[in-house]
Amino acid sequence: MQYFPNIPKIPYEGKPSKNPLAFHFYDADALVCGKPMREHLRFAMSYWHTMCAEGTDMFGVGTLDKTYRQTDPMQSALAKADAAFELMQKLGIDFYCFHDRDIAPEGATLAETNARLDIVSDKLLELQKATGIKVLWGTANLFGHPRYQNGAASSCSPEVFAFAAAQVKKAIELTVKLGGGGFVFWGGREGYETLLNTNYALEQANIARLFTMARDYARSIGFKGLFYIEPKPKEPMKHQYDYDAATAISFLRKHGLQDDFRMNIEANHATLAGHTFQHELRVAREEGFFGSIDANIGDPLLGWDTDQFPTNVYDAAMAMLEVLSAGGFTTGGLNFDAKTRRASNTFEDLFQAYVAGMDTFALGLRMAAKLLADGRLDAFVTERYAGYRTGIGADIVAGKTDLASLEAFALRMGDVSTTSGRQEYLEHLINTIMFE
Ligand code: XUL
Ligand code: CO
Repeated sequence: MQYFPNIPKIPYEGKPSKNPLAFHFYDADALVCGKPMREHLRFAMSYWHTMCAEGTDMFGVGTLDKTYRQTDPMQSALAKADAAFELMQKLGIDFYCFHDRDIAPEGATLAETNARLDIVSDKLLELQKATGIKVLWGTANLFGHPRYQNGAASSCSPEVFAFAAAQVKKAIELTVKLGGGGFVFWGGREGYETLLNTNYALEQANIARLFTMARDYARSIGFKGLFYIEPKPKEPMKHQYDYDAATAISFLRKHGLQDDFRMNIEANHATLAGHTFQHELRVAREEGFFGSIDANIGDPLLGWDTDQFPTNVYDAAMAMLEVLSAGGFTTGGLNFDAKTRRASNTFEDLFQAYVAGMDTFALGLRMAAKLLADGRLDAFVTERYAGYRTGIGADIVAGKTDLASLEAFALRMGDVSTTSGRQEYLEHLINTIMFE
């Protein structure tokens, strides 16, 4: 049985095509820098937005039914799994990402919930074997249920902490069972609404305790993948502890977690933190924490996480420049943590959104490869810092100077010469390369 009988397998038709449900730029097996596009991009489907989210917002109910013709929640979860694999196969998507609660509904007790997860994950494993589709990463939803109103690891209640730990244990087991390459922690409600009722130090230390227990347990059951922190500065909490990449990296180093954890950078979270997507990727890359990406885009006029499908080619090009400069993904990939707008209320819209997002990143990849091959951008930066390769600059870098020797140099030097940053030249340059 098909869930989307009117949607064919999405073909690659190239630039001249006028078919909206075809790839114009994403040619999965075409080589870019000697590697097939599908291996560069490692596209993943987000189970929650794609298979579960029905378009509810705080003013209205859902606009697209995602019960998959079933009334019983478990039957619906099993049908959803079939529908997910049909969708991924039709789009040519090789990976998916999931929260525990996306794949199976919570039961009356933890034991019942876990038994439900076993049933659905058996089915997912079968579907994976039949199709070759894999898990990019798994995670635990530690924010949806009312018990997590004060956070999970950062909750004021040790009982909630214990429940969260149990949920993480099971979600790691599911990720290992399904062969997932990563496990994500997004600090859903790990933050605060007001400092008036918050023990900041204990909450932070408890988050580190949960991460450490998760790492140790996962390694003990054979998990070989990476953990990812997904920074976000706010929403749902007024302040979230994993504010941005720099904050999360410093937290990981403080708690000795730097060997097992990397960043999962989400575009719309970056912009909420007052950074560009590229900035967050650059920080992660230069600090040795580049891992995975949640691909989406926000609306510059709105101050919340709109999770729109990415269609901005400049952003995608700059992001892919960072990915290529990092040497590409290893266990990570591009997860579309994105949802269609509430009024885009058909499954055709959903397919269209994925085609748009995948084509945008395919263009971004092609453009980033052109920028690197051209070399003028890199050459400009190298030249800009040339002073640090000889003379006093080389001495500074080599640690051979101190304030007194630099003062002596400055006194001898006379006037200081400066150079232009040539930003407008560079902005024009990248346009001439990308759109030639
Ligand atoms: C929320 C968000 C999450 C994480 C996984 O803003 O991005 O969906 O990606 O928990
Ligand atoms: Co995300």
